[in-house]
Amino acid sequence: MATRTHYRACNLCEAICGLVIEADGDRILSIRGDREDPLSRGHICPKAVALQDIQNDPDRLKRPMRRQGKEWQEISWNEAFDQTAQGLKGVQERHGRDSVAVYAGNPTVHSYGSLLYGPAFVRTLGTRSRFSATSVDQLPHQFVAHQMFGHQLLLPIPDLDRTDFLLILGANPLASNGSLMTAPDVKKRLQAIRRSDGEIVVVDPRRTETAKLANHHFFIRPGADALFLAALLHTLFTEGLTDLGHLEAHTAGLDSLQDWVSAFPPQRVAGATGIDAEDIRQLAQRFAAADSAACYGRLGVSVHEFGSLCQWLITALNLVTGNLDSRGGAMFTLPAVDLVGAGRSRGHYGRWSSRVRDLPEFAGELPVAVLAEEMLTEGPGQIKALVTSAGNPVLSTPNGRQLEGALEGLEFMVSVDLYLNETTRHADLILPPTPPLERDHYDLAFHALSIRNTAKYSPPLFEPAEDARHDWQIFYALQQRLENKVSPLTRVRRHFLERRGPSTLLDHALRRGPRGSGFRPFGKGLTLKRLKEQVHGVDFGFLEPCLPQRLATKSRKIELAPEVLLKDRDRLGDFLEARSTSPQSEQGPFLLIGRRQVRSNNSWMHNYPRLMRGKARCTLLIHPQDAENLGLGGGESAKVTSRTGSIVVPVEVSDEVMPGVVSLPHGWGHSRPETRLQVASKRPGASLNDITDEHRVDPLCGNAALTGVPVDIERMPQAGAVRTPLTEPPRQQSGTETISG
Ligand SMILES: Nc1nc2c(c(=O)[nH]1)N[C@H]1C(S)=C(S)[C@@H](COP(=O)(O)OP(=O)(O)OC[C@H]3O[C@@H](n4cnc5c(=O)[nH]c(N)nc54)[C@H](O)[C@@H]3O)O[C@H]1N2
Ligand SMILES: Nc1nc2c(c(=O)[nH]1)N[C@H]1C(S)=C(S)[C@@H](COP(=O)(O)OP(=O)(O)OC[C@H]3O[C@@H](n4cnc5c(=O)[nH]c(N)nc54)[C@H](O)[C@@H]3O)O[C@H]1N2
Ligand code: SF4
Ligand SMILES: [Mo]
Repeated sequence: MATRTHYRACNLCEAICGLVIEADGDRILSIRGDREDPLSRGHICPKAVALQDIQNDPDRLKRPMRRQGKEWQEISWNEAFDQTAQGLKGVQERHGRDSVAVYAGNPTVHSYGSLLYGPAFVRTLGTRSRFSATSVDQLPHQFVAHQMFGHQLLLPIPDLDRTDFLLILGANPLASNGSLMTAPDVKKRLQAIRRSDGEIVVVDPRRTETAKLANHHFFIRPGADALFLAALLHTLFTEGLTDLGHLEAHTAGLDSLQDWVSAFPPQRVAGATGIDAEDIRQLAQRFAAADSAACYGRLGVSVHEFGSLCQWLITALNLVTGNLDSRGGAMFTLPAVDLVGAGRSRGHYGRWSSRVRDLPEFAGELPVAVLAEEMLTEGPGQIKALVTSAGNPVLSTPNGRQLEGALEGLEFMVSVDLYLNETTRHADLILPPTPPLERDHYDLAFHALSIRNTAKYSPPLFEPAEDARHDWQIFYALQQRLENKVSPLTRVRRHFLERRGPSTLLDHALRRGPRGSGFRPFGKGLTLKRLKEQVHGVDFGFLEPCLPQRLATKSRKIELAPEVLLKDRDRLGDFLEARSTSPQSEQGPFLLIGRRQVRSNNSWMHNYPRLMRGKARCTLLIHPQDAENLGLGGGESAKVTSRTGSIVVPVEVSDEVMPGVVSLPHGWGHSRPETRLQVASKRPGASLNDITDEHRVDPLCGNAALTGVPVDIERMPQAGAVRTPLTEPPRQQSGTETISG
């Protein structure tokens, strides 16, 4: 067969790099970066090549499977759909609608078929027990956008290519390739800021790859960012450095914000943050003086006890210095499929709350930190069945050991997933969808979170394997089996739209979108057909100012001082008090933080040999002084213990982390039995989330506080015996007394 050249976007992370793939029949000859992609300009990372490893992995599931005890048996799709529908219906009949829970994991947002068809399936279930990876990730961003701008997806994105001053908190784009900031080739873009005499400042408890590229790096004690941000704002107000620019007349609550931050002058927070008062003042002055500036805070200030306050204060900092919605500042996208326009959910908050711990819903979801207790606590509304899709919550949500135990007690569980892994091994049925190269792709989510407005459509490279199903087909089939009645209107819509698959829906959305042709026969503008002709993607240019027009608040103003956030001041004050009166002791407790590595992708890409070469990566970074105090040497093993349990991991001594802080990557822990991950299970590592704590949350929105976990560290006897990290059960029963099972 002749060699083919195929263009697509990589869907593995948020950078959506353009790829050029040469293939011969069903064999891939090469995967390279597409230099003509207007966004990624040729950049790729080592994971791009793993697309073919996913395709060819002998462990990847291709047929539905049913579990009988410890054995798995392949069954037909029809049997699988019937049995799934039966299982879910049965549980709902016995225990009510909310007894079936749904968890959608991260790759959901990287698959437009899932995004377009998953919600209808979930609506058909009619359950309020809805969970996703959002609440171990970006929930505070959405919550704050909803509070301030009236829409959960009006998210400010740093105008990276035009900024003069970039202040980064709790993000390491050099390893993560950027998040809520689709910016492929971020390294070159950051270098360009420096070359044009711009300034980059990184605030992070670890001197990260990104920090090494910055002009300045400040170590901050984990969890103290809201204090630091409040002190920056304090300086701006007291020194008269605020100027809201074009948004002055469209902002409400400036005085309340000023009053709020008055409690946190730099000299008061210096001890708790670990950053000098004078440094804080100077940083505020330089930020205000820059021609343009953007403050950007990501996971490290989001999976955080004060995640909501952090995202609020970051946006406030951008706004009061005239940098919100302004060139070189933090701006809003206008993608070809607009997620913010008419008909999309703006989000809602606190309409109901979780049964056991009373944490609020946001946009119809409950925080995943309550998932296990909702399964374990008896009473009306108890969760008895679970559907997971594209998620591995046993490794990715806090206190994974507790969740694992809870899954064992379920009456029914089904997983839509490519693998038999740490989570899906608990399912009764696994429904595996097609892998990325067998389906088409359009990035609904990440075009909307990008530093440039672009659009790109990727056709499938390969025909789906025989008898394979796409994610959307799985959801569609299940939805139809679960439905009782279908309205005539739905029947018509289905006939013309839904049953044809996501590309028909995409064409409609593009036509209706801000750059679309509409439905006129000779309309100019975008259609799917025209987009397909542009194999490298279409460039619509830099982000553009769009406020106040796009504001969705009732007042039509930016709400700079939302009540729920103002009310959280006392909690921050108490934290400041506690930090100021009990400074870090030399023996701990240490504060545990996470770490991303280029060749990992959360929990699921450790089964590809070429990404696993080299030395073991699941290591605990510890400062040389702390290591010495504990008598720990590099390569030795340490036992790390939190409220929820212990893990044993090899140690790497490094002054990259600040004293009192230790760092461990998440997504490892592949030594669980009865998975089908031949490569990953040979070098399993330990799961960070065995020792994160489901009780540590940001109470405003319920996001898990995965960073800054207090832990004790103990040297393990050096018998050379502890080669592979092992995990131990909790030293005490976690949770409340109501927990059974
Ligand atoms: N290679 C790779 N890329 C990925 C992923 C992956 O697993 N691997 N995951 C993808 C996903 S799902 C996401 S959401 C993004 C995340 O992308 P990023 O937000 O860039 O994530 P991290 O690299 O975890 O960066 C978080 C940083 O916060 C720091 N930190 C921890 N605690 C604190 C604190 O209290 N204060 C401050 N100021 N900093 C703190 C950590 O040291 C770390 O450097 O990455 C995506 N890209
Ligand atoms: N301690 C700690 N915990 C964290 C984080 C951290 O920094 N520290 N990061 C958090 C973040 S940002 C995130 S986003 C979450 C991620 O949490 P999850 O989404 O729960 O976990 P993943 O590891 O991304 O698991 C993805 C699953 O999807 C499957 N999969 C891959 N592609 C597809 C597909 O196309 N279709 C289907 N149906 N399945 C697919 C994989 O086999 C895997 O089982 O983890 C969070 N957990
Ligand atoms: S940076 Fe992300 S999108 Fe780009 S090649 Fe790597 S995994 Fe794919
Ligand atoms: Mo994430």
